[in-house]
Amino acid sequence: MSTITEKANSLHISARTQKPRGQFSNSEQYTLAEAYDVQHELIQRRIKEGFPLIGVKMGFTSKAKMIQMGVDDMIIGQLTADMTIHKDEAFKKKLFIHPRAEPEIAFRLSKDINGPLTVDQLHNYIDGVAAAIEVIDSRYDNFKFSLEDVVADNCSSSAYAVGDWCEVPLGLNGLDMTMTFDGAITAQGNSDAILDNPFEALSAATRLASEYGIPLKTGMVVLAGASTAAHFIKDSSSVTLDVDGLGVVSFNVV
Ligand code: OOG
Ligand code: MG
Repeated sequence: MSTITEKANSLHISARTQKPRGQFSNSEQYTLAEAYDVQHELIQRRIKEGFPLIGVKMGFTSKAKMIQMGVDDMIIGQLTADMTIHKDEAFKKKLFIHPRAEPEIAFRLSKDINGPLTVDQLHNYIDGVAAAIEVIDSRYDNFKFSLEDVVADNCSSSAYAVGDWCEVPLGLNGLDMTMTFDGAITAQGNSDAILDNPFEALSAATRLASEYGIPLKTGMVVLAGASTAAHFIKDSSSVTLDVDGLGVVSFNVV
């Protein structure tokens, strides 16, 4: 049985040394609330390293992701500044363990959010929507985990790239999302796969953030969750996502 602090230390070291570890749930039971406590401690370590919290990400908002990972509940993770792949910056694969890319949609908050909001209320709290690629990288061996394990591991958060911000449209339904590796189509999804409506994922983020004490501040990014299964970046040298009406986001892999 390890403590919350021991779990956070171990996961942080795994991330920073690219050495995966076994799942905690193979040898002990712990609660979802304790898993979020581990996640908070992990984030504190990144903040102490000089990387502030700059957003959150939803996980398992599509059936495709739940099936791929064998998990059936939504989760929320936290994004810190070191995770941002800036425009024209390459993704340095050697700093990751077994990274996988996901086609996503990002929102930008225009106001602080202090409690759960409905989809109708949300439009007053966002000023941008964009195509986004999330790179997830589990700190567990073989990308295998329980719901508690993945929450403790900050929901596999490791990097993300966001395209140019677009004005917020009234709806985000029926948008094709095409992810290519080195120009070849790797994943073909649709925004409807994200809780039938990506705004629902943002609403769920406001609920989970308030439940687990995660701040949602002006300017923060919220990733709505992948519309398809995730794909290993392996030896690919470029990853691109094109979302109908929102444009293209891409990065090179070195
Ligand atoms: C957990 C993260 C899931 C998504 O978009 O559904 C996620 C994982 O699959 O390792 O980011
Ligand atoms: Mg994701």
